[in-house]
Amino acid sequence: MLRTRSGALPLDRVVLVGILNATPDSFSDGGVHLDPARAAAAAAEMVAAGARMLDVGAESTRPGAVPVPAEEERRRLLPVLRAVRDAVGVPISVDTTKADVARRALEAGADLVNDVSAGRFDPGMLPLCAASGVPVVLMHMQGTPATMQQDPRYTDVVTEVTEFLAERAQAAAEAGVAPDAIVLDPGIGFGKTVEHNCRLLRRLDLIAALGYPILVGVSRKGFFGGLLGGRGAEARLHGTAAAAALAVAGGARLLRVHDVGAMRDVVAVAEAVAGA
Ligand code: HH2
Repeated sequence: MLRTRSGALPLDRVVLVGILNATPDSFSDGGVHLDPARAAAAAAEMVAAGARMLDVGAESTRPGAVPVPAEEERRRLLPVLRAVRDAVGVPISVDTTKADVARRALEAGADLVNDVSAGRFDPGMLPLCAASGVPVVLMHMQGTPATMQQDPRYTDVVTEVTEFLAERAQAAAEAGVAPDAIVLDPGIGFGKTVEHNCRLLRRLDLIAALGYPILVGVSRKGFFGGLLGGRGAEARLHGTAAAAALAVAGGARLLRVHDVGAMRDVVAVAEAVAGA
């Protein structure tokens, strides 16, 4: 169970987290949700389709993306976040690595922080989450978005990611974040080859064994392109479905997705089989 200001999120069933990027350049929905009214309508549709949480971000972290200054991130994010907050009642996470942006987002109605740097890029992030009493998603990434896909290397990707996440959970706890407010994420596609992503999905059980809820984001990601002959983001739905089902089988409790309606079916079947 994750406790948020917009209510509790029981994790006995997998939580579908709908993605809303208030960015001009996200790899799959860039430009679509920059407009607050359109973002609010998309948010309501995702909730109607089965999303029990939404993730709103304003800085693309796709491979090669350059960082966005905090002021620009706030300028894109806050109007969209306020409109989405007015449109839906489900918990909303803010996808940012900057404490100042997170603080403003929490004031504007966000309920959780989703930090793809796991609190490493801004020393103020974990203390902010602790002081605000909000849950935080801590994700693994090798390098930074600008360079992470140039030559990712691991001796043993599963062990290294698991040890990293254990260390970051400890750092969050030391900063004062409640243990039941910590969510871990292997960071599919963040400084990883196709093989690294597959290994992590295959052995998600080892990360889940750390005892924290696991969030997985595979939706439309580049490694499906790699596995499916260079397929573009718009043609990765079935690849996403396969990986989402296997993530559920491996113990993922939250799935960050663009295609909520389709993934609702995938999750319903995957959960039934995994629990049989
Ligand atoms: N993936 C993306 C962004 N944020 N957060 C978590 N916790 N886990 C993920 O796997 C994850 C994430 C990248 O996807 P997207 O938001 O669709 O694209 P972009 O970064 O280009 O905005």
